[in-house]
Amino acid sequence: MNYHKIKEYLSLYFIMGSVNCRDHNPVNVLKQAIEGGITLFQYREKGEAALKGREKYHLAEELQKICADAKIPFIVNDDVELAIELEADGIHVGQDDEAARFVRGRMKNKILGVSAHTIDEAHQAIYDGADYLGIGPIFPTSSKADAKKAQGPELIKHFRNQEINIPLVGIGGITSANAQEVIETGADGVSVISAIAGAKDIRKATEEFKIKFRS
Ligand code: TZP
Ligand code: ICP
Ligand code: MG
Repeated sequence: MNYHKIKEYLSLYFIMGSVNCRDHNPVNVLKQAIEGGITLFQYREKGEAALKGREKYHLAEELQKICADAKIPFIVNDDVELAIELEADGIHVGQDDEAARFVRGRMKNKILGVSAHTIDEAHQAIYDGADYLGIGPIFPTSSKADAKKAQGPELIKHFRNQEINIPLVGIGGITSANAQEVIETGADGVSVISAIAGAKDIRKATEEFKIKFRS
């Protein structure tokens, strides 16, 4: 996909699975986040309490349908089989998942996102055919059990200074209060789990980000 279109989608990239929704229903969380203005969605069904098998598939199908109705691309985290089975719009893989070059080979015309922590990883991901990079954690996060140390928005600046010009998003501990800082250092958007999925008022929490982006 062309960089211009990807950058538009990355603006407010919401990531969520049932584990992140606490007492809310994931279907309602996604609907409210869409009403609030998210631009891309990733289904990340992960962790000890995560749904598995048919349950994982069923929720994916439901969320995919909501995204399709709203014309928001639906990205699957890690699970290449699921992404292919659902004909998802894209897949996001980390450094410990199936290698990006194989994923690209299996999902030729889909959006491919790769998590990168170093310039070398970024170069490899670009070579392998990534459409965008996820860079983080920028700030401390409690949503990822095996997260590396937070690097601050300087991490984004570092990538841009090293001429990593591919679309990229910051991720990790991003809130409406610090999102602008992440964009100002060179990210095309922010990826958010808890600041939206964990909010009391999902729609309002999402709108807070949009307000910051406009100012
Ligand atoms: N990868 C790096 S940090 C992170 C992932 C999946 C979790 C981000 O979640 P939150 O709640 O927005 O900090
Ligand atoms: N970045 C993005 C965009 N998604 C992820 N799941 C991740 C990093 C770990
Ligand atoms: Mg992963």
